[in-house]
Amino acid sequence: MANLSNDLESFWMPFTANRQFKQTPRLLVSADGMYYKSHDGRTILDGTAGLWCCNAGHNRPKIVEAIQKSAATLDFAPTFQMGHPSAFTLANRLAAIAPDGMDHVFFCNSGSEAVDSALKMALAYHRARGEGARTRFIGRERAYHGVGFGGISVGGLVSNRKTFLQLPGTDHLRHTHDPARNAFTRGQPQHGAEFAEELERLVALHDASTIAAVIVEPVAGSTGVLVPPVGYLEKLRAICDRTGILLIFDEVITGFGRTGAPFAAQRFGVTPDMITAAKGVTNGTVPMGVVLAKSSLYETVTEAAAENAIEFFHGYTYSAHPLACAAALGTLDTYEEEGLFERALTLDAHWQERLHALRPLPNVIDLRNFGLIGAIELAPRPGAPGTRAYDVFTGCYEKGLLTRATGDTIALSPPLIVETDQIDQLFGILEEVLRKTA
Ligand code: PXG
Ligand code: PLP
Repeated sequence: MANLSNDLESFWMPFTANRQFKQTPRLLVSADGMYYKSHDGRTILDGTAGLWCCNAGHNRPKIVEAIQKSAATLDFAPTFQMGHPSAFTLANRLAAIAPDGMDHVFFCNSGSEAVDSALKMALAYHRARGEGARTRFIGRERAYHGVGFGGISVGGLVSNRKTFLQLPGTDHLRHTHDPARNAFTRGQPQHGAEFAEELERLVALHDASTIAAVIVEPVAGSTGVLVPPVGYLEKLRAICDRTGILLIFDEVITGFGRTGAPFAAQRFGVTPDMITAAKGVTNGTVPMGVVLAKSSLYETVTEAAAENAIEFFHGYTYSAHPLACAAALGTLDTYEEEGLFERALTLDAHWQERLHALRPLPNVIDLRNFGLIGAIELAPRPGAPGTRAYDVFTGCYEKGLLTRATGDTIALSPPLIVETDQIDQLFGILEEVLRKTA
């Protein structure tokens, strides 16, 4: 262990095995391009874009400069009954890359806040239309929608559901993972569009007049990379159209180029009523979340209120914080100048080839990919679920590669600036570690 002058005890770490970590800490001290430097001086290839957020890689000059300049010009400005120019510029820039018709933007500080904001918008919209009885939300098993009470209620993680109180009136679709039919699929699985018909069943059970919105991740990320079957998202859209239920895509992970388009909605050709995003909007540099909403939704809520009244009773002190807006503008410039929204498409064939070449390795029971996302699912050790993937994660870190373990799946999502030789380096390390991990 290298010298750590700091005591590690006080930091109650998020989503971390605190006691285990503090025995064998892993600290990152700097980052540039595709690489981190660790506290013990090693160079670590970033296979996860931080936590799925640094899509343009690290320490990008335009973003650094924008943040520095903004901090020295306007440290803070309220956006409740006030404004500042870059908030409006950024909203326009985001509307310009969003799917057609989604040209209103609400700002918050994280994906969790974006999800709670979108759920509240759905309630406000239906109430404004005189359908205030539509209060129910439909989520999906194995969904992750952040950690607010709204997000954990529509989310589908057992650990959240057993420990924490849930919002009343939520229900869930089944997840789309079907390894018996779809294992080792390249890209979108062929089987499973019919899982969307579960929404019909829930509409029949609860009646559409009680349901405000359905929220899904177009590609589920955190719970092990679940790619939507061909036709599935289209079916959800059709049922929502018929029943007046709003469709929300949670694109906190899939937004900003991860799937080869600005948003997965565009890649899949399905337009929801709202998109939640975060992470990549500022390349991970300054916290920011956003909700993109269809104009019709904004207009309905806005026009229902009395003249001069606040129309949507919601906002955060740091909504559209100047530093975050500056970071986001520098980020969008970088994505656009370097063609990063399309880059996943160029790399797709090589990425897919290298990932699926892992198939013969020990304990590999499924491989999944879409855009610049990959997942390696390992057979769990009997009686010790999650430990095999965790050992692969630590083994890779020792060899100079950052991955992410979720259950017994290793998830991969490198910055979109990754070069093919770095993809080879990434899979070279993984192959070596997978061979050695019993
Ligand atoms: N929705 C989705 C789809 C997410 O992936 C959130 C909401 C919440 O965002 P915030 O910014 O509140 O964390 C997320 C976040 C992982 C991992 O390793 C994934 C997330 C966060 C941390 C780790 O898979 N996703
Ligand atoms: N708690 C208290 C006591 C507050 O005054 C505020 C905001 O003014 C909040 C919570 C919410 O904080 P934020 O707007 O940063 O979400």
